[in-house]
Amino acid sequence: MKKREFLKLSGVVGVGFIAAPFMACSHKNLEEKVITGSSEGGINPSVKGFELPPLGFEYNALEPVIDALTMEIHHGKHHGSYVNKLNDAIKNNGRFSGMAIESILRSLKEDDTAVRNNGGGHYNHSLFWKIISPGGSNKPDGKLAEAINSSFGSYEAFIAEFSELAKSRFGSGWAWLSVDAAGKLFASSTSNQDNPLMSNLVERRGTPILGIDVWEHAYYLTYQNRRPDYIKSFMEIINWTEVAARFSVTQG
Ligand code: MN3
Repeated sequence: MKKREFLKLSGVVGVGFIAAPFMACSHKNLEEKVITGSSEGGINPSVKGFELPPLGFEYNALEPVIDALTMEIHHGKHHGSYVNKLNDAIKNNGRFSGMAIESILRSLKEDDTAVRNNGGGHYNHSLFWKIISPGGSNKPDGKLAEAINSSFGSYEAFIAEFSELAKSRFGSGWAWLSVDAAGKLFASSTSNQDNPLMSNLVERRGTPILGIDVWEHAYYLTYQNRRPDYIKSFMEIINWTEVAARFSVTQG
């Protein structure tokens, strides 16, 4: 699949966005409405900030793996709140004006707390809704399967490593499958709403193509304290077609 088709299909914010921001910004299907223009250090009020992307399926579509109420609160309230707070934070910091979310995350510094938490929250959840799918998971194949075998030994070994990272993340955070600067896959985990795009803030840097949210709000209503059960079930709803499309974009 070509980059342009991929972006059109999934309405995503992949690395293509960085490589060709003008193409991406002008595309009306993109979920990220980039804030452009500023006056007196603020945001042009006629230009929209970032928006909550639609879920793309019904709240109950992922049952029994993720229950409808969890999805409703997670998407509408949690993600919605990250978007609102991100827009507020950007209004207060002209440095980020007109930037795509990936560029914002790559440029973050230690003391950009509000943009780090809410920009990370917006990006991470926008990715998350895309890489889970009703009707369950297929398995990776083609180039992505080859890359997984090359980096982890096998699909099973990848699942084991990814699951362990998700289980052992203390407190709130995410586990990731990402592509590094050399185009190779690696797994990592980050705390809170950090992610591997935050070059100045995380140990392992890259472009995430799959992530699991292990904040309690993602699973508590169904699984309570049983995070390992949630992680195991999550593997059944990964949209590997979407993950493969994102991987493909990173391979030039
Ligand atoms: Mn969450």
